[in-house]
Amino acid sequence: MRYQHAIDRRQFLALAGSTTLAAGLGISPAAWAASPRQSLTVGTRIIEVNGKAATVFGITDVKGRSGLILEAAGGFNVSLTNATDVATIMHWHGLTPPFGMDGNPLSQQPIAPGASMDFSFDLPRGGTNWMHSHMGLQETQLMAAPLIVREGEPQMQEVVVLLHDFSFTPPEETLATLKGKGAAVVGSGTAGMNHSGMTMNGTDGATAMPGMNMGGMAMGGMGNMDMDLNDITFDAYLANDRTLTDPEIVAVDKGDTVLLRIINGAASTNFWIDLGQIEGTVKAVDGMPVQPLRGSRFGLAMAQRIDIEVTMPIDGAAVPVLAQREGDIARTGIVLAPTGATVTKIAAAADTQSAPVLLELERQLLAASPLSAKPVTRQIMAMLTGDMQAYVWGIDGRTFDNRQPLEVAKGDRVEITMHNMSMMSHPMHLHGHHFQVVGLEGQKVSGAMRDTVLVPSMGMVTIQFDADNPGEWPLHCHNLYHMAAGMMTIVKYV
Ligand SMILES: [Cu+2]
Repeated sequence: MRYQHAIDRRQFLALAGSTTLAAGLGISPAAWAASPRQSLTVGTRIIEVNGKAATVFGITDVKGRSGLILEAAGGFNVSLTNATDVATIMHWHGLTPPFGMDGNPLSQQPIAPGASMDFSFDLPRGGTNWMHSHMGLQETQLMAAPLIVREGEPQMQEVVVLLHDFSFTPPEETLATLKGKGAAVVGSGTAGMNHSGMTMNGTDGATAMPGMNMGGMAMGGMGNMDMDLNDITFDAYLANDRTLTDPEIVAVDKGDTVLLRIINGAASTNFWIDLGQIEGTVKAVDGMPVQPLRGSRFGLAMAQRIDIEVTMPIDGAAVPVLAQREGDIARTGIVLAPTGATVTKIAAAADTQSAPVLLELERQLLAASPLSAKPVTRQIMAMLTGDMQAYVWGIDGRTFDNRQPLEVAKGDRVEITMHNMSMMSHPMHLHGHHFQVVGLEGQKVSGAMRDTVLVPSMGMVTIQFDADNPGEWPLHCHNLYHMAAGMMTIVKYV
Protein backbone atom coordinates (compact mmCIF):
# COMPACT_ATOMS: atom_id res chain seq x y z
CA MET A 1 0.00 0.00 0.00
CA ARG A 2 1.31 3.43 -0.85
CA TYR A 3 0.18 6.60 0.73
CA GLN A 4 -1.98 8.42 -1.78
CA HIS A 5 -0.99 12.00 -1.05
CA ALA A 6 2.65 11.06 -1.23
CA ILE A 7 2.25 9.21 -4.50
CA ASP A 8 0.41 12.13 -6.09
CA ARG A 9 3.21 14.47 -5.25
CA ARG A 10 5.78 11.90 -6.33
CA GLN A 11 4.08 11.33 -9.64
CA PHE A 12 3.97 15.04 -10.30
CA LEU A 13 7.64 15.41 -9.54
CA ALA A 14 8.50 12.28 -11.49
CA LEU A 15 6.61 13.70 -14.45
CA ALA A 16 8.31 17.04 -14.09
CA GLY A 17 11.65 15.26 -14.21
CA SER A 18 10.75 12.72 -16.86
CA THR A 19 12.79 12.33 -19.99
CA THR A 20 9.92 13.10 -22.35
CA LEU A 21 8.85 16.26 -20.61
CA ALA A 22 12.42 17.36 -20.08
CA ALA A 23 13.19 16.89 -23.78
CA GLY A 24 10.10 18.93 -24.67
CA LEU A 25 11.27 21.75 -22.43
CA GLY A 26 14.75 21.62 -23.88
CA ILE A 27 16.41 20.71 -20.56
CA SER A 28 18.63 17.72 -19.94
CA PRO A 29 16.81 14.63 -18.69
CA ALA A 30 16.97 13.69 -15.03
CA ALA A 31 19.97 11.53 -14.19
CA TRP A 32 18.05 9.56 -11.57
CA ALA A 33 15.63 8.25 -14.20
CA ALA A 34 18.47 6.36 -15.88
CA SER A 35 19.74 4.66 -12.72
CA PRO A 36 18.24 1.58 -11.08
CA ARG A 37 15.91 2.17 -8.16
CA GLN A 38 17.45 1.21 -4.84
CA SER A 39 15.48 -0.22 -1.96
CA LEU A 40 15.79 0.92 1.61
CA THR A 41 13.96 -0.72 4.48
CA VAL A 42 13.28 0.76 7.88
CA GLY A 43 13.05 -2.04 10.39
CA THR A 44 13.75 -3.00 13.95
CA ARG A 45 16.76 -4.96 15.16
CA ILE A 46 18.45 -5.99 18.35
CA ILE A 47 21.93 -4.78 19.25
CA GLU A 48 23.96 -5.36 22.38
CA VAL A 49 24.80 -2.32 24.49
CA ASN A 50 26.80 -2.67 27.70
CA GLY A 51 26.08 -6.41 27.69
CA LYS A 52 22.32 -5.90 27.45
CA ALA A 53 20.04 -6.47 24.48
CA ALA A 54 18.50 -3.31 23.06
CA THR A 55 15.71 -3.17 20.49
CA VAL A 56 16.38 -0.30 18.10
CA PHE A 57 15.47 0.80 14.59
CA GLY A 58 17.72 0.38 11.58
CA ILE A 59 17.74 1.41 7.92
CA THR A 60 19.23 -1.09 5.50
CA ASP A 61 19.74 -1.57 1.77
CA VAL A 62 18.99 -4.78 -0.19
CA LYS A 63 22.26 -6.31 1.00
CA GLY A 64 21.47 -5.54 4.63
CA ARG A 65 24.06 -2.78 4.90
CA SER A 66 23.27 0.29 6.98
CA GLY A 67 22.24 3.29 4.87
CA LEU A 68 23.22 4.02 1.29
CA ILE A 69 26.27 4.69 -0.85
CA LEU A 70 25.35 6.47 -4.08
CA GLU A 71 27.09 7.89 -7.10
CA ALA A 72 26.24 11.59 -7.57
CA ALA A 73 25.98 11.22 -11.34
CA GLY A 74 23.26 8.59 -10.94
CA GLY A 75 20.99 10.78 -8.82
CA PHE A 76 18.75 9.65 -5.98
CA ASN A 77 16.24 6.99 -6.96
CA VAL A 78 15.11 5.19 -3.82
CA SER A 79 12.07 3.29 -2.66
CA LEU A 80 11.72 3.38 1.12
CA THR A 81 9.66 0.68 2.81
CA ASN A 82 8.49 1.04 6.36
CA ALA A 83 8.75 -2.43 7.92
CA THR A 84 8.20 -1.16 11.47
CA ASP A 85 4.88 -0.97 13.30
CA VAL A 86 4.97 2.82 13.57
CA ALA A 87 4.45 5.53 10.95
CA THR A 88 7.57 7.42 9.96
CA ILE A 89 9.04 10.24 7.87
CA MET A 90 12.62 9.89 6.58
CA HIS A 91 14.76 12.96 6.05
CA TRP A 92 17.76 12.99 3.69
CA HIS A 93 20.02 15.22 5.78
CA GLY A 94 22.50 17.15 3.65
CA LEU A 95 20.72 16.68 0.33
CA THR A 96 18.78 19.55 -1.20
CA PRO A 97 15.91 17.90 -3.10
CA PRO A 98 12.70 19.55 -4.25
CA PHE A 99 10.44 20.24 -1.26
CA GLY A 100 8.19 17.19 -1.68
CA MET A 101 11.16 14.81 -1.55
CA ASP A 102 12.84 16.25 1.57
CA GLY A 103 11.22 14.03 4.16
CA ASN A 104 9.94 16.42 6.76
CA PRO A 105 6.58 16.79 8.55
CA LEU A 106 5.53 19.70 6.30
CA SER A 107 6.49 18.13 2.96
CA GLN A 108 4.69 14.81 3.24
CA GLN A 109 2.30 12.63 5.18
CA PRO A 110 3.88 9.93 7.35
CA ILE A 111 4.61 6.58 5.73
CA ALA A 112 2.32 4.05 7.43
CA PRO A 113 3.56 0.69 8.71
CA GLY A 114 3.93 -1.63 5.71
CA ALA A 115 3.77 1.24 3.20
CA SER A 116 6.43 2.51 0.81
CA MET A 117 7.32 5.86 -0.69
CA ASP A 118 9.51 6.58 -3.70
CA PHE A 119 12.00 9.42 -3.76
CA SER A 120 13.71 10.62 -6.92
CA PHE A 121 15.78 13.68 -7.67
CA ASP A 122 19.20 14.58 -9.01
CA LEU A 123 22.31 15.06 -6.89
CA PRO A 124 24.51 18.08 -7.63
CA ARG A 125 27.59 16.80 -5.77
CA GLY A 126 29.12 14.15 -3.56
CA GLY A 127 29.40 14.40 0.20
CA THR A 128 29.07 12.78 3.61
CA ASN A 129 25.40 12.96 4.55
CA TRP A 130 22.95 10.91 6.54
CA MET A 131 19.34 9.90 6.79
CA HIS A 132 17.21 9.98 9.90
CA SER A 133 13.62 9.91 11.01
CA HIS A 134 11.99 13.33 11.23
CA MET A 135 9.07 12.03 13.21
CA GLY A 136 8.65 12.13 16.98
CA LEU A 137 11.66 10.87 18.88
CA GLN A 138 12.47 7.93 16.56
CA GLU A 139 15.88 9.32 15.66
CA THR A 140 17.22 8.70 19.15
CA GLN A 141 16.22 5.04 18.84
CA LEU A 142 18.75 4.73 16.00
CA MET A 143 16.44 5.40 13.07
CA ALA A 144 19.50 6.93 11.41
CA ALA A 145 22.09 5.74 8.90
CA PRO A 146 24.89 7.04 6.65
CA LEU A 147 24.05 8.48 3.22
CA ILE A 148 27.31 8.68 1.33
CA VAL A 149 27.35 10.31 -2.09
CA ARG A 150 30.48 9.69 -4.14
CA GLU A 151 31.84 11.39 -7.22
CA GLY A 152 33.65 8.65 -9.08
CA GLU A 153 35.70 5.82 -7.64
CA PRO A 154 37.17 6.57 -4.18
CA GLN A 155 40.78 7.77 -4.29
CA MET A 156 41.56 6.02 -1.02
CA GLN A 157 40.02 3.71 1.55
CA GLU A 158 36.95 5.28 3.11
CA VAL A 159 35.83 4.68 6.68
CA VAL A 160 32.34 5.79 7.68
CA VAL A 161 31.68 6.39 11.37
CA LEU A 162 28.15 7.09 12.60
CA LEU A 163 28.13 8.39 16.17
CA HIS A 164 25.15 8.09 18.43
CA ASP A 165 24.01 8.48 22.00
CA PHE A 166 21.94 5.68 23.45
CA SER A 167 19.58 5.24 26.38
CA PHE A 168 17.61 2.25 27.60
CA THR A 169 15.02 4.72 28.93
CA PRO A 170 12.19 5.25 26.41
CA PRO A 171 12.68 8.74 24.90
CA GLU A 172 9.08 9.78 25.65
CA GLU A 173 9.83 9.15 29.31
CA THR A 174 13.03 11.19 29.13
CA LEU A 175 11.19 14.11 27.50
CA ALA A 176 8.38 13.91 30.06
CA THR A 177 10.95 14.00 32.85
CA LEU A 178 12.64 17.03 31.30
CA LYS A 179 9.33 18.85 30.89
CA GLY A 180 7.72 17.76 34.11
CA LYS A 181 10.57 18.16 36.50
CA GLY A 182 12.48 21.11 35.15
CA ALA A 183 13.37 22.38 38.59
CA ALA A 184 14.59 18.96 39.64
CA VAL A 185 16.94 18.73 36.69
CA VAL A 186 19.62 20.89 38.25
CA GLY A 187 21.84 18.77 40.42
CA SER A 188 19.16 16.20 41.03
CA GLY A 189 19.59 12.49 41.17
CA THR A 190 16.68 11.88 38.82
CA ALA A 191 17.25 8.65 36.97
CA GLY A 192 18.63 9.21 33.53
CA MET A 193 19.14 12.89 34.09
CA ASN A 194 22.30 14.77 34.81
CA HIS A 195 22.38 18.45 34.25
CA SER A 196 25.87 19.79 34.19
CA GLY A 197 26.07 23.51 34.49
CA MET A 198 29.17 25.58 34.39
CA THR A 199 30.30 29.13 34.68
CA MET A 200 33.23 30.29 32.67
CA ASN A 201 34.88 33.58 32.00
CA GLY A 202 35.53 35.42 28.81
CA THR A 203 35.20 34.06 25.32
CA ASP A 204 36.11 30.59 24.05
CA GLY A 205 37.86 29.03 26.98
CA ALA A 206 37.92 25.54 25.57
CA THR A 207 41.63 24.97 25.73
CA ALA A 208 42.04 26.98 28.91
CA MET A 209 40.28 24.54 31.16
CA PRO A 210 41.36 20.97 30.69
CA GLY A 211 40.06 18.71 33.38
CA MET A 212 37.75 21.28 34.81
CA ASN A 213 34.87 20.30 36.99
CA MET A 214 31.66 20.81 35.08
CA GLY A 215 29.46 20.34 38.12
CA GLY A 216 28.47 23.97 38.50
CA MET A 217 31.94 25.21 39.29
CA ALA A 218 32.50 28.93 39.02
CA MET A 219 35.65 30.45 37.63
CA GLY A 220 36.44 33.97 38.81
CA GLY A 221 36.87 37.09 36.76
CA MET A 222 34.82 39.64 34.99
CA GLY A 223 32.42 38.88 32.20
CA ASN A 224 31.41 35.47 33.45
CA MET A 225 28.73 33.66 31.57
CA ASP A 226 26.68 30.68 32.48
CA MET A 227 26.34 27.70 30.24
CA ASP A 228 24.38 24.49 30.45
CA LEU A 229 25.69 21.34 28.82
CA ASN A 230 24.13 17.94 28.37
CA ASP A 231 20.64 17.95 29.83
CA ILE A 232 20.43 14.17 29.37
CA THR A 233 22.85 11.50 30.47
CA PHE A 234 22.80 8.52 28.15
CA ASP A 235 23.63 4.92 28.96
CA ALA A 236 26.17 4.59 26.16
CA TYR A 237 27.80 6.37 23.25
CA LEU A 238 28.05 4.39 20.03
CA ALA A 239 30.31 4.44 16.99
CA ASN A 240 28.77 2.25 14.28
CA ASP A 241 26.51 0.71 16.94
CA ARG A 242 29.40 -0.29 19.22
CA THR A 243 30.93 0.99 22.44
CA LEU A 244 34.64 1.05 23.34
CA THR A 245 34.11 -2.22 25.22
CA ASP A 246 34.01 -3.88 21.81
CA PRO A 247 34.89 -1.25 19.21
CA GLU A 248 34.96 -1.72 15.47
CA ILE A 249 38.50 -2.51 14.34
CA VAL A 250 38.97 -1.34 10.75
CA ALA A 251 41.70 -3.08 8.73
CA VAL A 252 43.95 -0.56 6.98
CA ASP A 253 47.49 -0.64 5.56
CA LYS A 254 50.38 1.02 7.36
CA GLY A 255 51.44 4.25 5.68
CA ASP A 256 48.17 4.46 3.75
CA THR A 257 45.95 7.53 3.77
CA VAL A 258 42.30 6.85 4.61
CA LEU A 259 39.29 9.14 4.46
CA LEU A 260 37.24 9.27 7.63
CA ARG A 261 33.63 10.24 7.01
CA ILE A 262 32.36 10.98 10.53
CA ILE A 263 28.67 11.68 11.14
CA ASN A 264 27.33 12.95 14.45
CA GLY A 265 23.97 11.17 14.52
CA ALA A 266 23.51 11.73 18.25
CA ALA A 267 20.20 13.09 19.46
CA SER A 268 21.59 15.30 22.20
CA THR A 269 25.41 15.15 22.25
CA ASN A 270 28.15 17.33 20.80
CA PHE A 271 31.43 15.45 20.45
CA TRP A 272 35.14 16.20 20.29
CA ILE A 273 36.71 14.07 17.57
CA ASP A 274 40.17 13.12 18.82
CA LEU A 275 42.91 11.55 16.68
CA GLY A 276 45.36 11.43 19.61
CA GLN A 277 48.99 11.83 18.49
CA ILE A 278 48.06 11.83 14.81
CA GLU A 279 47.20 14.90 12.78
CA GLY A 280 44.62 14.71 10.04
CA THR A 281 43.48 17.03 7.28
CA VAL A 282 39.88 18.25 7.24
CA LYS A 283 38.60 18.15 3.66
CA ALA A 284 34.89 18.80 4.08
CA VAL A 285 32.24 19.60 6.66
CA ASP A 286 28.54 18.78 6.22
CA GLY A 287 29.44 17.21 2.87
CA MET A 288 30.77 20.52 1.49
CA PRO A 289 34.48 21.00 0.70
CA VAL A 290 36.62 23.33 2.80
CA GLN A 291 40.17 24.53 2.36
CA PRO A 292 42.40 21.82 3.88
CA LEU A 293 42.90 22.26 7.62
CA ARG A 294 45.33 20.28 9.77
CA GLY A 295 44.58 19.26 13.33
CA SER A 296 43.97 16.41 15.74
CA ARG A 297 40.90 17.58 17.72
CA PHE A 298 37.73 18.84 16.11
CA GLY A 299 34.37 19.82 17.56
CA LEU A 300 31.43 18.08 15.90
CA ALA A 301 27.96 19.31 16.82
CA MET A 302 24.81 17.23 16.51
CA ALA A 303 23.94 16.42 12.88
CA GLN A 304 27.23 17.78 11.53
CA ARG A 305 29.66 15.70 9.47
CA ILE A 306 33.41 16.00 9.04
CA ASP A 307 35.66 14.39 6.41
CA ILE A 308 39.22 13.94 7.63
CA GLU A 309 42.14 12.39 5.74
CA VAL A 310 44.42 10.46 8.06
CA THR A 311 47.77 8.96 7.07
CA MET A 312 48.61 5.83 9.04
CA PRO A 313 52.05 5.74 10.71
CA ILE A 314 54.69 3.82 8.74
CA ASP A 315 55.65 1.88 11.87
CA GLY A 316 52.36 0.02 11.62
CA ALA A 317 50.82 1.35 14.85
CA ALA A 318 47.04 1.37 15.29
CA VAL A 319 45.21 4.73 15.39
CA PRO A 320 42.14 5.11 17.59
CA VAL A 321 39.58 7.62 16.33
CA LEU A 322 37.74 8.75 19.43
CA ALA A 323 34.69 10.89 20.03
CA GLN A 324 34.37 12.35 23.53
CA ARG A 325 31.20 13.97 24.71
CA GLU A 326 31.57 17.69 25.46
CA GLY A 327 31.71 18.51 29.15
CA ASP A 328 32.00 14.83 30.00
CA ILE A 329 34.44 11.96 30.31
CA ALA A 330 32.29 9.57 28.25
CA ARG A 331 33.62 8.61 24.84
CA THR A 332 33.26 6.18 21.99
CA GLY A 333 35.21 5.42 18.83
CA ILE A 334 36.75 3.00 16.37
CA VAL A 335 40.30 1.78 15.79
CA LEU A 336 42.21 1.89 12.49
CA ALA A 337 44.58 -1.08 12.64
CA PRO A 338 47.12 -2.42 10.13
CA THR A 339 47.66 -6.19 10.11
CA GLY A 340 49.63 -7.26 13.13
CA ALA A 341 49.14 -3.99 15.03
CA THR A 342 48.70 -4.15 18.77
CA VAL A 343 45.22 -2.92 19.63
CA THR A 344 45.15 -1.88 23.24
CA LYS A 345 41.92 -1.61 25.16
CA ILE A 346 40.59 1.93 25.40
CA ALA A 347 38.52 2.90 28.43
CA ALA A 348 35.02 4.22 27.69
CA ALA A 349 35.78 6.98 30.22
CA ALA A 350 38.53 9.50 29.54
CA ASP A 351 40.81 10.75 32.33
CA THR A 352 39.58 14.30 32.07
CA GLN A 353 36.32 16.01 31.21
CA SER A 354 36.28 17.71 27.86
CA ALA A 355 35.60 21.39 27.29
CA PRO A 356 32.38 22.66 25.71
CA VAL A 357 32.31 22.62 21.92
CA LEU A 358 32.27 26.26 20.85
CA LEU A 359 33.39 28.03 17.67
CA GLU A 360 37.09 27.01 17.62
CA LEU A 361 36.80 24.95 14.44
CA GLU A 362 34.25 27.26 12.82
CA ARG A 363 36.67 30.19 13.06
CA GLN A 364 39.34 28.26 11.16
CA LEU A 365 37.19 26.88 8.36
CA LEU A 366 37.17 28.49 4.93
CA ALA A 367 34.78 27.39 2.23
CA ALA A 368 36.50 25.86 -0.80
CA SER A 369 33.59 27.08 -2.95
CA PRO A 370 32.03 30.07 -1.16
CA LEU A 371 28.80 31.76 -2.23
CA SER A 372 29.09 34.10 -5.17
CA ALA A 373 29.49 37.79 -4.43
CA LYS A 374 25.97 39.16 -4.33
CA PRO A 375 24.23 41.77 -2.19
CA VAL A 376 21.95 40.58 0.60
CA THR A 377 18.32 41.24 -0.32
CA ARG A 378 16.66 39.81 2.76
CA GLN A 379 17.96 40.18 6.31
CA ILE A 380 16.46 38.24 9.18
CA MET A 381 17.27 38.19 12.89
CA ALA A 382 16.20 35.07 14.76
CA MET A 383 16.42 34.86 18.54
CA LEU A 384 16.98 31.39 19.95
CA THR A 385 15.00 31.29 23.14
CA GLY A 386 14.36 28.83 25.89
CA ASP A 387 13.11 28.21 29.37
CA MET A 388 15.23 25.52 30.97
CA GLN A 389 12.92 25.15 33.97
CA ALA A 390 9.77 24.53 31.93
CA TYR A 391 11.84 22.87 29.21
CA VAL A 392 10.23 24.95 26.47
CA TRP A 393 12.49 25.94 23.57
CA GLY A 394 11.67 28.26 20.71
CA ILE A 395 12.64 30.76 18.06
CA ASP A 396 11.75 34.39 18.74
CA GLY A 397 9.94 33.18 21.85
CA ARG A 398 7.60 30.98 19.83
CA THR A 399 7.34 27.22 19.71
CA PHE A 400 6.74 25.43 16.40
CA ASP A 401 2.96 25.23 16.96
CA ASN A 402 2.90 28.99 17.29
CA ARG A 403 5.54 29.74 14.66
CA GLN A 404 6.02 32.93 12.72
CA PRO A 405 7.49 31.86 9.35
CA LEU A 406 10.66 33.58 8.17
CA GLU A 407 9.63 34.83 4.74
CA VAL A 408 11.91 34.88 1.70
CA ALA A 409 11.35 35.18 -2.05
CA LYS A 410 12.91 33.10 -4.81
CA GLY A 411 16.10 34.78 -5.99
CA ASP A 412 16.86 36.40 -2.63
CA ARG A 413 20.29 36.33 -1.10
CA VAL A 414 19.11 35.71 2.45
CA GLU A 415 21.07 36.53 5.58
CA ILE A 416 19.93 35.12 8.90
CA THR A 417 21.59 36.14 12.15
CA MET A 418 20.84 33.69 14.92
CA HIS A 419 21.27 35.16 18.36
CA ASN A 420 21.19 32.64 21.15
CA MET A 421 19.52 34.10 24.24
CA SER A 422 19.67 30.83 26.17
CA MET A 423 22.16 29.02 28.36
CA MET A 424 22.53 26.03 26.05
CA SER A 425 24.13 25.85 22.63
CA HIS A 426 21.92 24.97 19.66
CA PRO A 427 23.02 23.17 16.47
CA MET A 428 20.74 24.90 13.95
CA HIS A 429 19.80 23.05 10.77
CA LEU A 430 18.19 24.52 7.66
CA HIS A 431 16.53 22.11 5.26
CA GLY A 432 16.71 22.35 1.48
CA HIS A 433 19.75 24.64 1.22
CA HIS A 434 23.42 24.92 2.01
CA PHE A 435 24.35 28.17 3.69
CA GLN A 436 27.69 29.84 4.23
CA VAL A 437 28.80 30.87 7.70
CA VAL A 438 29.56 34.59 7.24
CA GLY A 439 29.58 35.94 10.79
CA LEU A 440 30.77 34.64 14.15
CA GLU A 441 30.04 36.74 17.23
CA GLY A 442 29.71 39.82 15.00
CA GLN A 443 32.97 39.21 13.15
CA LYS A 444 32.79 38.73 9.39
CA VAL A 445 34.21 35.46 8.07
CA SER A 446 34.22 33.57 4.79
CA GLY A 447 33.43 30.37 6.63
CA ALA A 448 32.30 26.91 5.67
CA MET A 449 29.33 25.98 3.53
CA ARG A 450 27.11 23.92 5.82
CA ASP A 451 23.61 22.74 6.59
CA THR A 452 24.03 22.74 10.38
CA VAL A 453 25.85 25.30 12.52
CA LEU A 454 26.34 25.47 16.26
CA VAL A 455 25.20 28.68 17.93
CA PRO A 456 26.87 28.74 21.37
CA SER A 457 25.16 29.80 24.54
CA MET A 458 24.58 33.58 24.34
CA GLY A 459 26.42 33.52 21.01
CA MET A 460 25.63 34.95 17.60
CA VAL A 461 26.15 33.31 14.21
CA THR A 462 25.26 34.77 10.80
CA ILE A 463 24.60 32.66 7.72
CA GLN A 464 23.80 33.48 4.09
CA PHE A 465 22.17 31.39 1.40
CA ASP A 466 20.56 31.76 -1.99
CA ALA A 467 16.79 31.23 -1.99
CA ASP A 468 16.71 28.89 -4.96
CA ASN A 469 14.56 25.99 -3.78
CA PRO A 470 10.93 26.99 -3.11
CA GLY A 471 9.05 25.41 -0.23
CA GLU A 472 8.35 25.74 3.47
CA TRP A 473 11.66 24.60 4.86
CA PRO A 474 12.19 23.65 8.49
CA LEU A 475 14.82 25.64 10.39
CA HIS A 476 15.35 23.94 13.72
CA CYS A 477 17.64 22.98 16.54
CA HIS A 478 19.04 19.51 15.90
CA ASN A 479 19.09 18.66 19.57
CA LEU A 480 16.15 16.29 19.24
CA TYR A 481 14.74 17.15 22.66
CA HIS A 482 14.96 20.90 21.98
CA MET A 483 13.17 20.41 18.67
CA ALA A 484 10.53 18.25 20.33
CA ALA A 485 10.07 21.02 22.91
CA GLY A 486 9.33 23.58 20.18
CA MET A 487 12.60 24.88 18.71
CA MET A 488 11.63 24.88 15.05
CA THR A 489 10.27 27.39 12.57
CA ILE A 490 10.05 27.51 8.79
CA VAL A 491 11.72 29.49 6.05
CA LYS A 492 8.78 30.13 3.76
CA TYR A 493 8.95 31.23 0.13
CA VAL A 494 6.31 33.87 -0.55
CU1 LIG B 1 18.85 23.39 20.94
